[in-house]
Amino acid sequence: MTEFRSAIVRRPAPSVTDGLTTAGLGKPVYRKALEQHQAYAETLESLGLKLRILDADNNYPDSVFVEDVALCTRDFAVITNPGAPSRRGETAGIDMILKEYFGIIYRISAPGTLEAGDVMMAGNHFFIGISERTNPNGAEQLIEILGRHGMTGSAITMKKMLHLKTGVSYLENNTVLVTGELVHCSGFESFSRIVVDPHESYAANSLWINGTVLVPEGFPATRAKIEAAGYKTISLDVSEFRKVDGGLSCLSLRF
Ligand code: CIR
Repeated sequence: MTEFRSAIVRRPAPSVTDGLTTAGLGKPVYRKALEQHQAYAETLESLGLKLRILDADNNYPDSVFVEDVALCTRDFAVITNPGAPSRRGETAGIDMILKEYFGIIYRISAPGTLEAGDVMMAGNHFFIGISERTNPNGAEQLIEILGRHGMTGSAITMKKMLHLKTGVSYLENNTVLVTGELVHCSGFESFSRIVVDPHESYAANSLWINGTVLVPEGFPATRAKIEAAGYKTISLDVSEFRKVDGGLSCLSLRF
């Protein structure tokens, strides 16, 4: 089973209020976003992760969603090429940070695009969502890199969701938490599935950390289902990040 030892987060910048969004929930309140981020960081630490906190970058409203700019695996890291033009510059400087943790670092390059919110690690296999942010060429580049290290990847074409992990989370133990268009996805047939009700679909982005599942606050039916499957849970309020289409996984890199 996976064991995470470290995590990297980036503090939200005041410009988070201008983050890309489709949510229609209004603008984040910066002070609340900072508080929620602090609670998130403390929770990761309480679960045993050694935390690296990067300074806020006001030039990039979405830079708090650090998950998207890199994929961290057991053996190497991959710096992505975000599909959202306003997010491309977020990768600058990430290689210097990742070099402190990884001996091997790859890059996804144009014409390929990839955001790691579209990548779900399940052991040695990586599911890659083809979305508005990640294109087939980006997925092919990642699959080729994985193959060099004895790992595999497969692409899943998405129609409605922002990122693959908007709609599915791997909870280890051969189990996925899944909603919407991904419930009947053939790629997940061999997994036990915990299906998230459509009215709680936001909670499909929950986060397994070393046996505990972080669940967004306000989705009791999903939390109960996860607990019924035998997991400990912690609920965290991430309302301000939801307003800019982000969730629990988007806020960190874990490895
Ligand atoms: C974006 O649209 O790129 C951000 N507002 C939200 C990114 C969420 N990240 C993720 O799902 N991994």
